[in-house]
Amino acid sequence: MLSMSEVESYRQNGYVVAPNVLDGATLSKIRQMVAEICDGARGLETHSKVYDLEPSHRPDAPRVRRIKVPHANFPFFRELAGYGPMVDILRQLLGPDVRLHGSKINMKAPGYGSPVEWHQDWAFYPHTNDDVLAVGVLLDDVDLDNGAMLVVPGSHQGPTWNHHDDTGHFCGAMDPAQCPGLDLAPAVPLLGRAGSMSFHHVRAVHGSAQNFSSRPRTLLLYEFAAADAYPLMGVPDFADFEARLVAGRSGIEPRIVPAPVRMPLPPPRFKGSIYESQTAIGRRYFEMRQEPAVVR
Ligand SMILES: O=C(O)CCC(=O)C(=O)O
Repeated sequence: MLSMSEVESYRQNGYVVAPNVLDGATLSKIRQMVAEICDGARGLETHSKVYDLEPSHRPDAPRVRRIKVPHANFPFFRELAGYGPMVDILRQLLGPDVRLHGSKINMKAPGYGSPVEWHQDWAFYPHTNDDVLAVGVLLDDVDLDNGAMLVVPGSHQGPTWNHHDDTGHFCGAMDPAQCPGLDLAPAVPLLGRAGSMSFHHVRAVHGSAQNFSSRPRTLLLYEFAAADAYPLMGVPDFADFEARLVAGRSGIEPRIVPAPVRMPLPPPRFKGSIYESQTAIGRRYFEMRQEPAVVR
């Protein structure tokens, strides 16, 4: 559980890191699952329903950038979304009724793991209220060099910035040069030992650099919402929506709290993942070095 001052800090700054939430056996099991899933990318020519691949991926030298929606593709990760100590913290931050919205595993392998440009998750999935957050389950130790997620404190109380490209399509990335008043200098890296969890508010401005270190940075991300926050883009499968409740009760009366919203429409020109959609941004903030694939 978080202390009262940690909860208060989350409300003020839009993020908090809780150390050592995962027990050792669960951490080992998740790592094993991730390794097994990544093995399945050998032989793949291109992205799939499960895998988003690094630009330097080759079928004989697989490089996975992201495992997509693990909770939907692997029952293990659906069950893990109900991990008791994590849900206890979610109830402190979101209230008694909590629903899983989405999930992903961002790999950031040593030496080439791709950056994620500055963005707000809210730009991707606005809801009827903003009691929505993402949990970063640290599967490796995260330090200043291996591509820590950076969050701008207090930015969750500011504007919803433009995440559209020059053609007017949603691209899931902000151009900080076009965000008057946004100061990235105070951005805080969310650091911790493997097994820790970060919690960042859905409107918090965040991003992360390429992993130039020799150490991996594997991050399992779960997105959660108060159960009375309904996605403004709709609920395509109500039975699935109901089944994603991880605490408390569900209902069909959304709580509506005004917050600045820009719809993620028209859809991105490059689809499949944030890495793909962000390629449409004219100017990259984070340096991206292309490393040739290594045959193993
Ligand atoms: O992996 C990261 O560092 C950033 C992840 C993120 O913000 C995202 O995938 O939406």
